[in-house]
Amino acid sequence: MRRQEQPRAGRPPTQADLAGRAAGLRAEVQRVVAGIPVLDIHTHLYDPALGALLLWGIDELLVYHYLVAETFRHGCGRVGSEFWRLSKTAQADLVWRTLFQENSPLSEACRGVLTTLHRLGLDAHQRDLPALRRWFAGWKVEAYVDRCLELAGVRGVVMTNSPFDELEGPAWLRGWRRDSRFQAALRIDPLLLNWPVAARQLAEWGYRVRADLGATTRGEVRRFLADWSRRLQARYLMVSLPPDFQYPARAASARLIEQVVLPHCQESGLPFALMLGVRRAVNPALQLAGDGVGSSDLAALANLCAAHAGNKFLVTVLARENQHELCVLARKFPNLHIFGCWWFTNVPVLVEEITRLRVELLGLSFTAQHSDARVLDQVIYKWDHARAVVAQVLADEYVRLAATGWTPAPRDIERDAQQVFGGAFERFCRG
Ligand code: RAT
Ligand code: ZN
Repeated sequence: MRRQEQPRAGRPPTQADLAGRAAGLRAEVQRVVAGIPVLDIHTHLYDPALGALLLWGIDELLVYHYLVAETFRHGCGRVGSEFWRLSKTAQADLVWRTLFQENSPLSEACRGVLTTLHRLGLDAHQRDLPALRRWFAGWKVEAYVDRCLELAGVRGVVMTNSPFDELEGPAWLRGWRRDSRFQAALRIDPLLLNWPVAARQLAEWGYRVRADLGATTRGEVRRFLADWSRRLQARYLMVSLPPDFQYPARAASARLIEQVVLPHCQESGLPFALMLGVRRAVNPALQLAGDGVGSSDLAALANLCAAHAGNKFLVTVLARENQHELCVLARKFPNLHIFGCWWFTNVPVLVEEITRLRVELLGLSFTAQHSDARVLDQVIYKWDHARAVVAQVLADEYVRLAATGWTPAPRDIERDAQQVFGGAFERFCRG
């Protein structure tokens, strides 16, 4: 019998061929990634119709809690609790002086401010904070939203929306004409992490709940979730959990997730997003800047994914130590979609490591980054910096592929980049 014909390899490429191909590929990946419109799947931004809730401008950029934490490192006595008594302008002055004038602004959060100003066409090197303030004062918010999203190449952002928030909750009840670029996510930390207080709140709002989590209460909490998912047109429900979260467990959080949240999510087809590993208020004096990190027991996540195959889980973990195990879990559970390099992992050295790990273990079935922006202008730097690192990782991986003779076409690169910048998330939500 004749041996079957094999596709023939051509002349083996020379070193010069490979180097030329690699340079071409790298340039192509840079070009494609720079132009991909991003869906930013987790932010703390708000629809501009929500007025003062949407933060923007130089002072907000400077008092970002990532920078406040860094400022507190310089002379506790001088900063300390006095900081919180200062006006926002005075806080911004102090951050500017401490981190940008008295020290070189090398941290990721500091560089972020400078990238943002630079991309806006401003010369921060003049160190003229009053002039920067005057420039920002000249903008109307609507036009500025357009400008920031355009510069960042962001086609849509997902907000973090809490019915429990004193300002936001009533606004949703009143309603407004939505800006379709600002999609909603129903955030339920108060419900899951402080059930006794949440129960009183729900009762005040007319839901027939009692602290005991009996059948009527469970039904009523589910009604609450259904009401708010509908009102918000939520893309998903979300919670951030501490490192010691366990599932299954007798704790109210685990029972509510199992008996209320997941049945609601399954019925409505919405994913449940878990952000794992935050230790709240490690240093309460720092307020929002005082949270820390701990390694999570991801057996809890494995148990959730295994016991609720009909549910979809969107997950990011805060601890570097958890990143590898999370990727391995995603290989086991198709109902698990991993996303983003969150908070303390959103530094180039870790974004590179984590993205490489994900590509090498999962291919492209994940979402590379979310901005977590709290201030509108931050989307500019968060995406600028993320694109640079993701492009570098993709380019390296394609170059290695090309050495086997498998050279991706520009449309392959485009399809791949779309996936990790929002496409894979959308497919996961639809699926
Ligand atoms: O990254 C942050 O800004 C944190 O303060 C948290 O908001 C975190 O992203 C969260 O959503 O819990
Ligand atoms: Zn967040």
